[in-house]
Amino acid sequence: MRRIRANAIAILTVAWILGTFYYLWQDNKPHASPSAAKAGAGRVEIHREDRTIPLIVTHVPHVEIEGQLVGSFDEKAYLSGKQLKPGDDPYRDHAFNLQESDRLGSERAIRDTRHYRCASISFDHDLPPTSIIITFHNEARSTLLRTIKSVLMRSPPSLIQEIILVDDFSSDPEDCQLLTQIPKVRCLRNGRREGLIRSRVRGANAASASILTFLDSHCEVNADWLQPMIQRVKEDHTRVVSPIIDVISLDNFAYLAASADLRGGFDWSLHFKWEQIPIEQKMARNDPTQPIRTPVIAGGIFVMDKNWFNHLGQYDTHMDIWGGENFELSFRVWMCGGSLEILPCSRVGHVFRKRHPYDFPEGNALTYIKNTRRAAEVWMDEYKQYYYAARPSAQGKAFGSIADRLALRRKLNCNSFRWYLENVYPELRIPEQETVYTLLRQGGLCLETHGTESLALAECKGSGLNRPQSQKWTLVEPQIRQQDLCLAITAFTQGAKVKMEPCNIKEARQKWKPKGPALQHIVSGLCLDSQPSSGPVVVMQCHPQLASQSWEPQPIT
Ligand code: LR7
Ligand code: MN
Repeated sequence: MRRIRANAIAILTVAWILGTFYYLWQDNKPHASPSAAKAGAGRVEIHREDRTIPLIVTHVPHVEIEGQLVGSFDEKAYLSGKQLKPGDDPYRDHAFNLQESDRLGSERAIRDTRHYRCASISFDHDLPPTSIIITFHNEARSTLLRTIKSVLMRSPPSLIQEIILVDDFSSDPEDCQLLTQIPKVRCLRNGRREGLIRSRVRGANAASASILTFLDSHCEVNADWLQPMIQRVKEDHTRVVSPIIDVISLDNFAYLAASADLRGGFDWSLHFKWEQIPIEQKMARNDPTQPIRTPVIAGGIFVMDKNWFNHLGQYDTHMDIWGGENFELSFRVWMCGGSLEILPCSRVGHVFRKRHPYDFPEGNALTYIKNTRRAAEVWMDEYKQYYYAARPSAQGKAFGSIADRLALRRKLNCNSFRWYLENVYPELRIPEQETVYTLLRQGGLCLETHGTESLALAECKGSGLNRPQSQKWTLVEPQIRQQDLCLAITAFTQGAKVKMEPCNIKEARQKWKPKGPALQHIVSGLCLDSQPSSGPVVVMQCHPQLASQSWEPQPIT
């Protein structure tokens, strides 16, 4: 009888232990929850955890007594120096709910969103310290201060060499200046608006630590966010690492866990997006603490060795204000011998917004085009044609000289964009791959350009992909292209010459369509014609059966 009771107790105990483990495991599994919400203008998919009792509460292990942490800094005075006036729209100046941010205070506890296994990972005792670089333009005082205090509270003090604020010509210099009363905080103020790219370079040049950590000015770092990143960079200085970026609600400032199996991706218009890691990689991941390789980083929050940052050419400082620099840096890192990864055991919250709360002196769209065009022109080789096809408005827009960046690419002896696509981002679908380059053949001859002004039939040269550029065409209806140049008629009349000019999707003179074997100019209805042979190529009344109007587009393989 006693034996039976002892057995029953043993069985119950085992069941209880197993049950507890199952519960813990469930809680930390990423949920494919139907309530997955879109946040930040569709930029991130998050999985809401509805539990109210967090299993691991963010302790504040490194916090010292208040005075030591912030020194002589008078937080109340700083925050009350700028306050929302009754009746003001709390979203107006920052595109998030300022009232809610101000109400929160600078030191709130947040849920530890890591997988529970992260808490037991250990790090080297001699990790090198880092310089934190935060650039900002008219950031709200409460979000900026919370960013700084979260860093001081949740990082081992020995790892924080300094926090460099780069004030990108905000209206009030005191937003930055007053914060230098906090120990370790330095403030550099730009004498004019530079944009985040040049501001970060300024911050990096001023940094005294050997490792750089970049943060946006409205973040909250989570428990032990820094050690995993510094550890990875210490082990291999060519790694550029980012945390999982959690979501801070722009409405109520709730801190929400982001999904742990996303990586950075993009489409051909160079629009950043979060995407699921490929299924084979997902299946092979049996350890949720392992780094995730990512084709691109979101851009704002990453850790990089300072010598490696300098060696690779910092940033393209001809990019203005905002945008595109994350692609340029990501392509450069991968193609020139480094790697990019997201570390699931490092978590940083960020306030995702739906609009920019600041102005772009040259306009938002033009600036994005200029910056991404620079990235495409320098790094994407022949694949830049897909960027132009996906973003036709980029054609013909000014982007300045890229000579320095091309020289840098040569000096660093970087891989091709084709290598990047094959080895880093094979999942990026290449549009109409097989029919990309074509010859425009007539009999045994090929249509060839001589500069932009003249076109003629000439002997077909080279073979395969080694054909000369002057004979390689891409047919992206309605355009007939050679890189950024498009075939255009010079007048809407019979016998008008054709020439090459910068592509512009709105330009009627550049629009063509096939008509049997002929190529017809849409508006005039005239057809591309090689008569008189050896003379200039013109447009004539369509007679597709004529040999001089018969062009057989022939894919080059
Ligand atoms: O003129 C400016 N000067 C600045 O110093 C404009 C902006 N900034 C500062 C700004 O105050 C902020 O601290 O630059 C930082 C980034 O600007 P945001 O917060 O308006 O941009 P974002 O969060 O929408 O932008 C993401 O993409 C940018 C592309 O240029 C940058 O790489 C941002 O750092 C990047 N943010 C992140 O990666 C955080 C995660 C978001 C995502 C996805
Ligand atoms: Mn941001």
